[in-house]
Amino acid sequence: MLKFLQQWLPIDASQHGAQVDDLIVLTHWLMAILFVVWGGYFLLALYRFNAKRHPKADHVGARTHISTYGELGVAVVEVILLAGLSIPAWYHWANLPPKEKGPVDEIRVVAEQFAWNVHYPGPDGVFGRSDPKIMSSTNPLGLDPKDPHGKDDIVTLNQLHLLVNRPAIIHVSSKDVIHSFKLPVMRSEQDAIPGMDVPIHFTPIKTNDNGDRWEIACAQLCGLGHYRMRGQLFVHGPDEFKKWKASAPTAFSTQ
Ligand SMILES: [Cu+2]
Repeated sequence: MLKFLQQWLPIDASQHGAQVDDLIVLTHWLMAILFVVWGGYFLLALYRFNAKRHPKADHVGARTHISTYGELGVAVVEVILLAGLSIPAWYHWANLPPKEKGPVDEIRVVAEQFAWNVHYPGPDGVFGRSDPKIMSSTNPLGLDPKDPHGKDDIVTLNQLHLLVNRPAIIHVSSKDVIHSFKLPVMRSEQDAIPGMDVPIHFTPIKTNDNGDRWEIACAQLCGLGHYRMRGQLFVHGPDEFKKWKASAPTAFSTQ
């Protein structure tokens, strides 16, 4: 019964996704119950208290406390949803996975009208220096060609490749206006704000090496081309990931 609503959600390929789905599903059930009960009460009031039956207004009003108990019951359920589900999920979301505990993928996603630039630090694990002054169509991230850390960096457009079962930290930022980086199958979303670097994290637990299309969407109306600001998320198994890494373009390979 609880899972009934889940059929309309996109597939969940992340470790924390079940928590988000539980919250969505339970909130919808609560709203559905309230809709039926309040709607029923509205119809009852129309019938029971119409002007024909009560030509004179009663200034005393309700004499029972049923509505007070009803309101209290709704408040208790809402507190359970907030304290039992939302706050623990938020607590986990607000803490980045510690790197000492094992390998973590750290990636930058820089939004622009109307595309996603994805920046990997490469084998040395250090992002090359970037400078807005040298941004161009061939160097959309403004990577400094003189910085040795940047030489091995991987830069892709609208394609995010991740390894399954490894936590990913994504630093979300923007070059122009506010966008929103949304991965529906990862149950993750973060506004991309110019001048800010906001790290989010999640762990993919399913791959789409079978060819399924997983979307990166822009979830903020960001201009005329907003509708086509889409990318693709690839979660690979270890072999496929190695294959992709070997063939991935480095920042300056095309120059
Ligand atoms: Cu956008």
